[in-house]
Amino acid sequence: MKRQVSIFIVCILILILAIGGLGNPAASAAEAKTPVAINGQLSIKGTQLINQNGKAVQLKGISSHGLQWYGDFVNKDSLKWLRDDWGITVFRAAMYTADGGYIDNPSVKNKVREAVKAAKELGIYVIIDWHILNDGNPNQNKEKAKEFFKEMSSLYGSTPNVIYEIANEPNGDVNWKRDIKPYAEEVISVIRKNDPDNIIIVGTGTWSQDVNDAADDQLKDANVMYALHFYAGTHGQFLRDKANYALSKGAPIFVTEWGTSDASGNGGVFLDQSREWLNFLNSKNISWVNWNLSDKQESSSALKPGASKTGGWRLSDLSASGTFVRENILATKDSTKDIPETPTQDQPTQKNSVSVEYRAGDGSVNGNQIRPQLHVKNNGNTKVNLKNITVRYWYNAKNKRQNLDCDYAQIGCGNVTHKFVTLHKPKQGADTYLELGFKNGTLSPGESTGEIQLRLHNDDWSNYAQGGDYSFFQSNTFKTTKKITLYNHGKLIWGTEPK
Ligand code: IDC
Repeated sequence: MKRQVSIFIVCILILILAIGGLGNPAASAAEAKTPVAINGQLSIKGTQLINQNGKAVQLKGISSHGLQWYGDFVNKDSLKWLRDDWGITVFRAAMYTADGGYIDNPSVKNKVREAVKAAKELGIYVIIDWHILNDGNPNQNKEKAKEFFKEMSSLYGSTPNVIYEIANEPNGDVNWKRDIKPYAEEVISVIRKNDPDNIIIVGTGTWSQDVNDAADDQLKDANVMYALHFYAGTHGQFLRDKANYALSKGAPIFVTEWGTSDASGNGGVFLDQSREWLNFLNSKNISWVNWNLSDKQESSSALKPGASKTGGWRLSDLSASGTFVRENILATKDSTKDIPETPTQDQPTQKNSVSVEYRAGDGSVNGNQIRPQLHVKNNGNTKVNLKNITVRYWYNAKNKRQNLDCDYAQIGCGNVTHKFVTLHKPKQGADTYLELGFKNGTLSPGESTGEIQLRLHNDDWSNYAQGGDYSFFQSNTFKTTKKITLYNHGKLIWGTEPK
């Protein structure tokens, strides 16, 4: 009997330990890294898409081809691969209405539901695209659209992953004021009954190029954005000018579709022109989605004919377009930034006008603490507002929960804020960065913060291996370094981020 009791007690103890293990902070920190875990509920501030913490966010990803034709490429495995190997944060499910799509075959919406389910499980955003095209006037199937979005919003009204795109590309004899805006008002009011806050994207005239018309006569809803579409071989500066005009009028833009090809979906690819476009979009923090994920023999397709439908693609399975798009999504993976403020509020801080000096607080490379000591210095000729400046120290935390102590700061440890950011895809010498910010204070020309002495340690006090860390080097005197990076309003102004 005694023996049975003690076995019972041992079992209970094992159970308690196992449950404790599930709640282990390091484990949950490792899981909490999906794009949606980081950004949560999206909304609009000014023209900028922002995340749950008020930071500007630029989503990047790829669109399906027509789900009625290439729906097989849309499944949890392919989306997981796109998230992990391409770094996508958003996927678009393009549900054609005409051409054998939803109007003829409503069951195609099951693919949309599969895509949303997968996106929820994977923690990425998903755009539900009512893909009008040959049916150029959205009013043609307005009642069907209302019925469809009523159902979608009742299913996903409290799912932050979901974005609704209610009319892919109005075209032909349609006009914003007369046709598109009234359609949008009706569909938005249907969605808002079930879903008060997810982003709704509205297509614009001339295959979603007339963002200027929408900007002149905007919808009232606070979380609406306007679709801008371009094909690099066909559309150039004139369309970027329209985008600039719309932004200047306060209209938020989302590029829910663009191609490296010409407007037919074929021809090219036009990579120089694509680069020019992406530079523009990145400079404005505009989210984008590339056309398209399929293996169709067509230059805008990301995959070569015959590629697997469930991810696992080698680089040799990608088309020229797919290769380019993947690289450009990966290149700017860490897409959360401090929101740019209106330019009149602050003096711009020029590149290289603020720099950082560093020394290692002790000589040990494999100890249980990292001890960066910093000076941030204004080398420019205008005053710098410290609250706009952030500092990133790049290193390897190996998925362990991190702690920071500020030992001393001439400007006051209480004035120094911090957070740890785990990179979704590790860079060379860094899977994490420590970001410092400042609550207030200014630096006059020539002035420095003075010393900021920091100590980092793992939650379990295990040792680091600093030798491989991007920002670390041994020095007991202060030296200028470009491997600790500085930002003004989230924009890089000093140093080089790891690759
Ligand atoms: C194209 C596809 C092509 C398909 C055609 C059907 O690439 O394989 O035969 O649709 O009409 C758009 C549309 C998008 C088009 C794409 C390229 O939103 O559906 O896909 N495009 O023509 N707008 C501008 C270009």
